[in-house]
Amino acid sequence: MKKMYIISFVITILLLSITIVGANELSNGDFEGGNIGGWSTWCVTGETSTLENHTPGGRFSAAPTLNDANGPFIVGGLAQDINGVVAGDQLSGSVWIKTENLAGKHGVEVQAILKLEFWRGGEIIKAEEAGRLSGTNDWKKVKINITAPEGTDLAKFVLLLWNADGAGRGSTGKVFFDDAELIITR
Ligand SMILES: [Ca+2]
Repeated sequence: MKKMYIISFVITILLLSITIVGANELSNGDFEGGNIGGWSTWCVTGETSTLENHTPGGRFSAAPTLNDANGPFIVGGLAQDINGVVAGDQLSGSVWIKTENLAGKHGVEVQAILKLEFWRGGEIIKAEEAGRLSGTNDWKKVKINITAPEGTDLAKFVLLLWNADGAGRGSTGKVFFDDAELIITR
C-alpha cells in the first residue's frame, strides 16, 4: 500500500511539473462588480451596462465609448497590466464582444478589438489582435493564443476601440465587452 502511495505521489509531481495552468489572471473580467474596477482606461468613458438576455452570463458588461466625439481621440480602451509574464509563457486570452451600429463619423469604421501586448523596458516588443468587429454583431467570443517573446517583462490585456481613419473622428453606436479571461500556461 505504501508503495502505491509513493507511486501516485511521484506521478502527481511529474504531471504538475509538465504543465501548470493558471486561473484567470484578470480581475473583474466579467464586470459583475457592476463597474470597471481593476481596469485602467484611456480615451473612453468607463460605463458599465445591465443587459437583458445576456449570452455570456451575468448582469453587467463594459460598454466603453470613445470619449470625445469631436476631439483628437481615435483610439481608446480598457487595459490590465499582467506582471510576472516571462519568455515562453503561453497566453490564452479571450473576451466576448457585442456591437450595435458601431461606426465612425464620415462612414469610417470603429473597430472593437482584443489585443495582447508584450513589453520590455517600457516598449512594446510584440502584439497580437483579434476581433476587429464593427457595425452590428451578436455576442461573439474572440481568442488569442500566443507565446511571450524573449525579453518580456510585462504583458497587457487590452480591450481596444480603434477608428480606422484619423479624419473620421468620433464614433456612434455601442460596443460591449464581457467575460474577459487570460490563462497563462508555463
Ligand atoms: Ca458579465
